[in-house]
Amino acid sequence: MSDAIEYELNGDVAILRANNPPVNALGYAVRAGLLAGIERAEAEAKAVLIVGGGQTFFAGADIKEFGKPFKDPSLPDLCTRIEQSPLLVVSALHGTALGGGLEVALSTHYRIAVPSAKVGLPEVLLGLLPGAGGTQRLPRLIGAEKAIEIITTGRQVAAAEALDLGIIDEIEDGKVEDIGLAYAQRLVDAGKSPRPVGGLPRPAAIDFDSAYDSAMKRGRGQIAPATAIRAVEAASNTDIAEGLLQERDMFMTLLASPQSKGMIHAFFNERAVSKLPELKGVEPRDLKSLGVIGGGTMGAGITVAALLAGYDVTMIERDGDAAEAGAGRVSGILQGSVKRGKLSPDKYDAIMADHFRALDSYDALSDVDLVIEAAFEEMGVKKAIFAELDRVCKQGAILASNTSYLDVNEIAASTSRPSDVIGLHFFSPAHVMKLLEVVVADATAPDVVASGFALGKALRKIAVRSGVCDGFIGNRILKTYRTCADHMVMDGASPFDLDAAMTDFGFAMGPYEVADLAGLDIGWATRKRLAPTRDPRERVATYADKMCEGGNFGQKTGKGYYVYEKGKRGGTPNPEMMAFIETERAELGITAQHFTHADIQRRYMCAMVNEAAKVVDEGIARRPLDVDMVLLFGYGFPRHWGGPLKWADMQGLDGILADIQAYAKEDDFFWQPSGLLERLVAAGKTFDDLNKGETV
Ligand code: T1G
Repeated sequence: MSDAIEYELNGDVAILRANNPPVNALGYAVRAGLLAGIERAEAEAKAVLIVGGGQTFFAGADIKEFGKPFKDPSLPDLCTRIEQSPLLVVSALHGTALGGGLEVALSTHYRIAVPSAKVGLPEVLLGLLPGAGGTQRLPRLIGAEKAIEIITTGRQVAAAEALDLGIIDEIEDGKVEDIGLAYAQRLVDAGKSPRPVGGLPRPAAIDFDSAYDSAMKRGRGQIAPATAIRAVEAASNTDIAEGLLQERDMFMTLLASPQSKGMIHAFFNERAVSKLPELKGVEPRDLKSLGVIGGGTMGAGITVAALLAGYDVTMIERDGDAAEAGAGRVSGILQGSVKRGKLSPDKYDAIMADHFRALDSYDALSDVDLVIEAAFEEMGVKKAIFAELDRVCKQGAILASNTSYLDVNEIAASTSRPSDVIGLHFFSPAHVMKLLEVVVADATAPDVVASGFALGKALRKIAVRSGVCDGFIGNRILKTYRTCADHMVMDGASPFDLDAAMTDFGFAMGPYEVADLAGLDIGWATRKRLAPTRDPRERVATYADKMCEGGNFGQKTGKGYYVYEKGKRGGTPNPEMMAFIETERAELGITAQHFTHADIQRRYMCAMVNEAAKVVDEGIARRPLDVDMVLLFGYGFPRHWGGPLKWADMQGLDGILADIQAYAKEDDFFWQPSGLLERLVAAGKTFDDLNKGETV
């Protein structure tokens, strides 16, 4: 018996207890241990109880084993072996019985759970489908429609709902092993016999084709959810043995797909990105009370995120009216959570009464542990605020700026305590967006950096370390691929082609829909800010300036690249913008050329990858995975590609470099190949090699 599965005979029942922390992943040792346990039990017990030791039942197959040679027993075979055991096999669930974990439970004959348990088949979130019988056994238990809903969303189902659906048989409070053992003994005493789910009738057929089509539409290019529907269809059309074979084929096809590699890359790196080797053993400062400067959209969002995470927050505005308005925004957002049932009215009252205040005097910040400045994006304003914070805040307080672009070193140098200054760049809406760029200035102390990451974790953010440069990681790369889009528009593509091509690629919105949503005035202000220092060789599109000069800033004014009608979702292409574009082409003597969707996607992605490689090469981002997580969680990059640098690896870096070198023949100012990309290609290495610590 392997240590991964502990064996204990208790009366008539053989207990197989998983011991593979932290989540009892079904790696080889666990699978082998279960098989050996079943065989041993069949020689000496009347029933088997499968239960998880530690915090959870099996949370799925061991994802770390994917891509490595499979070792028998395979999970599908093990599940079939458990199901066909002559003994009564019971599973007792706690924590999260997910993926292969639920599939093991479905292969047992009876299932009991503690009230807090959750079950699910989240394989589609890894670009896969349940590959150990989940698509065959779950629909036999709960019907094809409900099974498809659970499998294609990958959502976790609470025990109560699982009982209602018939996924589990009983819920009982108590220690999971105790309730499991009692339940198994009760079934033995009642003379119950094995009850294989696989032996249940096939699920009734549904309209699988339209379910498939709408899954493809919803997937925006993701193939796993739709493929899973074909697997459930097999459960309806064939017997269990054939269904399991078809499921396996589809699983292996998805496992070999780039999408699955992209989503598994995202799974592990959204967890790894906030773990910095240099912060090992560095204790963060104690953070209980926060200050937020500014009650606008960003200030209010940051305040709400902090309040919901249990911090006390003091918001400071320039005067009483502005403070009241800021408080109104905070209350409005929280009331929205109450309406959606995400926050209880009592909790709302407690937060507003005991944990939040909005004032107009900096002196109120004399005792807070950390202040986040979220005021107007202008250096003079920032420096004035930090001078005030330097005057009133206690020694040891952390002074943070939510600036999106400005030089955090310059802000820090304007105080007497630059080592306590850091950038904490949130994304709008700050109480929703997962990304937090932790911008480390030259003088920032290690425990201040550690505190930034601790705050990120407490706010349930994906915190990514960034060095200081114009736009940090995300906005710097955004500026480049947005400029590339503008160049394609100047050369013949329409903004609407760009949006269509990039939504085909998997983005929820194209670059011009995003520009209209964010407000065209932001880009306009940036172009004006950079104009005095701009290199004359840089091609800059001015058609959007003309739209802005007319007071049209996108959605918020009803017109931008698109025209927006009140009460209608989305906009229709704005012919005025096309007129500005054609005028500009004529003025520049440009003959419009045709761009296919593939051309657009390739150039756009090459621009993104090239700038991202420079960001890594300069050490602004420590690892390529940092860039991938920034684009995934802050810029809507399609998760099924894993991020731009994972995508690049899967495309082949030599081809990307060759394309960039070809584009440079048209514009060698914009297309300057990254030195890192050239070195990786020369060494035959990938960005993933750099993630693993290799260098070039
Ligand atoms: N395999 C390997 N490692 C895993 C793992 C897994 N299935 N699940 C978690 N870990 C690691 C994780 O990387 C982290 O490591 C640590 O455990 C704690 O995780 C045939 C093929 C269970 C809800 O998709 O959703 O079964 O960072 O930080 O917040 O059909 O982990 O410490 O080094 O996330 O408490 C299907 C994936 C697999 C579930 C716990 N199962 N896991 O959340 O902790 S595919 C899943 C989760 C499959 C079969 C198919 C969550 C969690 P490290 P954590 P948590």
